[in-house]
Amino acid sequence: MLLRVLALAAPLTMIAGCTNAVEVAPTAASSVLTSASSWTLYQGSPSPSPAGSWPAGTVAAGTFLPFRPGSTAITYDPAVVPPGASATVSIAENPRGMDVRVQAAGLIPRRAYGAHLHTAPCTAVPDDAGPHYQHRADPSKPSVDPSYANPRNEVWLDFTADGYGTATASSALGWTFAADRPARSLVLHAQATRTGPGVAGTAGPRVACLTLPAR
Ligand SMILES: [Cu+2]
Repeated sequence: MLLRVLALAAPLTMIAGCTNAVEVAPTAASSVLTSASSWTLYQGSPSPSPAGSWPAGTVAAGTFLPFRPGSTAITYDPAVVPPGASATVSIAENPRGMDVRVQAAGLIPRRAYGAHLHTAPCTAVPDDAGPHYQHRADPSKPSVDPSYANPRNEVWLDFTADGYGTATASSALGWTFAADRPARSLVLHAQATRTGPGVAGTAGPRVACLTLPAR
């Protein structure tokens, strides 16, 4: 499984539809390969971290299905995220900050999706996942100011599914989550994320949600 993850992770992935594209530098990719043992896949609920922080490679993995009580991976729009589609989120802290990665499958081939980490867990109501996680919190809400709503201050993981409906995206960030307010969900949106003043960070309707574990 680990080898397959690394094989998927190997291509440098540029976030689609975003002028402030985040690209994993070759050095980051090679450091992932050299620290391969720190990347661990969890299926279902990850183990709690005794250290009170994300373990290396902490993952939420889920299969998107229509909401039912106890759901951790929900599709809100089955035409955009078909039931049975899946996503995995990996968060690997490093001396510079963290690398966040998403892998997805079962999506609409060649379709663009917006994707971000949000502040609250998923529920039956898409907006319950809250706003985007921000390292520096925008005093204005909703945050559509590009100086706050950008892929260096938020975790943007936009992707375009390939011909098989699979995708990988990653973001290298120079910070980690605040101890008392970790990101709690991956939200997939119907459109690529916009970057202009007044619309920065918006990406259309929320079409699916994967709850991330609390620390
Ligand atoms: Cu979002």
